[in-house]
Amino acid sequence: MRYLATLYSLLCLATLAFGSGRSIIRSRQATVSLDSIQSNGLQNIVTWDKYSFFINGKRLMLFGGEVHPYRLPVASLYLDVFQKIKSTGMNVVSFYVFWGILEPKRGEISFEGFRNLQPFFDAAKKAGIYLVARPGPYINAETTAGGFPGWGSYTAGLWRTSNQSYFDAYTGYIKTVGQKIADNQITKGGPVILVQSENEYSSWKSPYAEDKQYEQRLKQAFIDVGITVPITTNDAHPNGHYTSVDVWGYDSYPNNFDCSHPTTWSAAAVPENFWSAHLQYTPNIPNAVYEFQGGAFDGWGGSGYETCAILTGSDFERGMGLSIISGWSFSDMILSLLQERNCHVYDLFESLHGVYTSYDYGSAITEDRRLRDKYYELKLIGQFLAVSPAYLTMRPQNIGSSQGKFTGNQALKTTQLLDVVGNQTAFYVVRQTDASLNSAQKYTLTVSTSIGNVIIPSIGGSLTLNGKDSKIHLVDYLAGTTALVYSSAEISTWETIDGKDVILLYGGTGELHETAIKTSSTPTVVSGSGTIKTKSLSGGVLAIQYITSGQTVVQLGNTVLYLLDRANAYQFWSLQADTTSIIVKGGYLLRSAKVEGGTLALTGDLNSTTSFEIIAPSAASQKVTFNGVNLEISKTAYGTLTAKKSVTLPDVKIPDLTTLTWKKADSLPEISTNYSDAAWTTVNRTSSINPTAPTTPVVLYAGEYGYHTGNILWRAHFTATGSETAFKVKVSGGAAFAHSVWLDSTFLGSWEGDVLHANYEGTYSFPAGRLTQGSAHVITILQDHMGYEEDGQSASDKFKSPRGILSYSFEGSSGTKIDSWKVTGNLGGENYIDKTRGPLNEGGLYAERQGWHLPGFDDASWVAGKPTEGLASAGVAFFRTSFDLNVPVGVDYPISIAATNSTTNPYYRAQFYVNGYQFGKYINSIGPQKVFPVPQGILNYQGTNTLAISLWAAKATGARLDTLKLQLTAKIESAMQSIILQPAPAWSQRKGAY
Ligand code: IPT
Repeated sequence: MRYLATLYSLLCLATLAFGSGRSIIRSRQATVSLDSIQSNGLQNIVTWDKYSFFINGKRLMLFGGEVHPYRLPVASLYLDVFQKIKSTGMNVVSFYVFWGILEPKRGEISFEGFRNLQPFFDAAKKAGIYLVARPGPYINAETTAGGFPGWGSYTAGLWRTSNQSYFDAYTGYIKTVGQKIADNQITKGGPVILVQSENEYSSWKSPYAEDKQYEQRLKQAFIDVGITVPITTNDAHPNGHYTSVDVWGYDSYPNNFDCSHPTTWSAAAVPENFWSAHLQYTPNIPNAVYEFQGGAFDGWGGSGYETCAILTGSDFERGMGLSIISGWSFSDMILSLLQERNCHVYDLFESLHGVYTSYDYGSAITEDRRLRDKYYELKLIGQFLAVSPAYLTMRPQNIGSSQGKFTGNQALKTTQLLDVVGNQTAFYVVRQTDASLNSAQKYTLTVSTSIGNVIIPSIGGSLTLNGKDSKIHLVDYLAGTTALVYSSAEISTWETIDGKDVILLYGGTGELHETAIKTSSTPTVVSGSGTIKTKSLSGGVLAIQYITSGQTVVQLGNTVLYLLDRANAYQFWSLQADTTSIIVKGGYLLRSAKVEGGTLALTGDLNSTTSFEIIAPSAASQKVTFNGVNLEISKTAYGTLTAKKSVTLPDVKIPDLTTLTWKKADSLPEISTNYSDAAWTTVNRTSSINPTAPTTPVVLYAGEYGYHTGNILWRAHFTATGSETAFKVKVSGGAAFAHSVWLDSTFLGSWEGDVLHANYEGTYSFPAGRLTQGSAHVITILQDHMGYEEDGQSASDKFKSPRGILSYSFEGSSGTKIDSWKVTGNLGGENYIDKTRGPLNEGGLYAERQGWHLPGFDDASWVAGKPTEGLASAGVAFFRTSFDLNVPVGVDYPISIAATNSTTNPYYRAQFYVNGYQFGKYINSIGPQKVFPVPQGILNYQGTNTLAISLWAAKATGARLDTLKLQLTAKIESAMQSIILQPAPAWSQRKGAY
């Protein structure tokens, strides 16, 4: 049994909140003087001192990731994500709440459909994960308007300040959402332990500065609604803004967001000033890093999330992650080393960086919930922290003078961390002085230990730091009753099992390492091909030298050492089965362990036939089952269990989309001569509070009329003077947007979009002789709305940057007037129709207004036509088909829609709807996204699915999707809980649809 403060704390919470308790005796956590513990005076469950947080009086390291529920609209998948996070050793998840989708119409807040937060709270609680709520009101998050509602774009007052009009705007939201969060606080048995106020309230447009009244009011608003857990905030950098919250902290993105250069790191990516900033601003609270790069977003035209996964991959997790947890800055709380922010179409709506319709982020867990390699690396860090409570009371000793320290090698920096409260355990964090370098550095480490000064390795040779690696060397580290005087190899985890301390030590493949142990026993290699050298040091200490390669097991007395290279270390899972700690090697993912009457029941996911090694108390593992199936176990020579589990991954038939029956209809009847726009919104505003002052006689900002998303259509009716030669129009839609222009039924041209232009002025020539004097015409403009800008700089009101028409004129005829303008976006605007799928699901295309994207619409009268055949001229076509899936239960087979790039007629964009949910926007000429994951639960894996596609061809030659298919991205036998279909209301006649 292992005795550790972190786990103890978590389970102590379990007693209180989750109803299942256990008693653990903690062996080596120094006592804290209770009068140094601080609280906000509103509760005493979540408290803190200058070293760390406490939960129920127990110290704990909060280490976690970020998940955005609104990006994964399948409530029954939350548990899967939380369990995957939990298995890394992490214990906390932070999450944003997106105001804009909850209150799309001012005063009408809805938690319908996927917007319901309760399943998210419940799943976290079930998985034993704490939550940090981040309700904004501003969240950034690469989300349209940074999370602000669309109606904010026409609401007066400077937002993100103490302006009364802004205060009036957010008060209702904070009250309603704050109440939901308050109900799920740990004080009420829920998982929420912290609430973040605002987000990166850290820079202001001149002449404005930090608005303390806003800060104070917002904090008070949370308290007034019943938030009693500590309130936090995340300064964008450790610059001391909004320190009046309970536990201030900051963010860090050391590798930035240029995924197209994934191996380029800056020389000093994490500045060494973080710790000193902490001491300067908030020396008496834990040093908290609330966002630490778990990945990177990628914009339209970007290099794709696989490159972001390299930029922030295993090297980054080690080189930067270990540094931040232990060296350059040192932190007692870290969130976001993992950012599992699943995508949904709602990711469309960011434009500052123009993020496309995925928020995979190159994170440890992919958008479709697969585990990347970096997940396993993260697990090494998470598991290590979970068994190393000494970390919590450590202090860095030599910030600012780390170069050449302890190694004598100027190419290396080493920070010494000392446990200043406990048993003087020390960590020495070694990394490249110049983080951009990849060189291999040889060194020895000279450190002071309980047996005096030693030079590691003691037996001869030298240590190596390879490339962008970083290492934590340990001194005087206690694992159960085994005293490690030092170890150059790192610990991934340890447990005391049946009286034996099982310690997992790892290093890079082929690296030389040395571990020194207080022992009177002689070590023997009991398994594996590795060899060891030993040397007796003073004080009854034995140094053991070895090369980390494969897996070698060494036994000495009551200590068992697993000497592992990294690939082997990745395979180990540390699991808690009620009162028993166990370690299991093998499996794509292990989720849980339970002991009942001598049977150890493991659950997890496998992607191939797997050999397990199980290290568990023998009384608790007389029999072992995996996902309910009995395993045939054998005993190794040194007492652990092995078992093989074969996996059969059933074949499933994925429908070939090109051979299905597809129906096609025109989705641009607006350009036909007999079309009436009488039901459209009349454009009649003549003034606007918008910081971008309108230059046109009537305001042509779609937002003013309640249209904040998707495709927007404009109609301009005019009477010709006869001398007009062209229509010049400047349209704003956000980066990568497009627009197309028609005169009556005649296509005039398009701006096809690129990554640079958030707005574009085009000149569209009229066909000669068409505009005779006195003739009546209509210009139709189709544009897309890529989302509002974020509002990163406070008091800039940048999120109000309009989407719509900024200016227009008639070439050749300055006197031509538009008699009337009409506009439409999604049917109903802010009175959006589909309360289940939410306000951002549909835009203003005719097909969307009619609900053609919904299941159950009768397309029998439509002609046959496939998206791979497309349309022959500029315009918008809409396609529908349906297909059956029959995926057996017990597996996790993620499915994506995939397209391939077409170069013949490249200028088109398509939107994909699955069972009515919009799941992606494909911009063929810009990319890079071609694969669009659709989660199970939106897709019906045991039934019929409706797929609908809009195709907007921006050139007269038309367009078609070159290929279109459904593909499996993984085949995994899975113990994830069964998936409940999200409600997918069927089509019904839409009243007043035009
Ligand atoms: C920081 C934001 O707080 C967060 O919402 C998200 O936008 C993140 O960045 C990037 O993914 S802002 C920081 C990069 C300046």
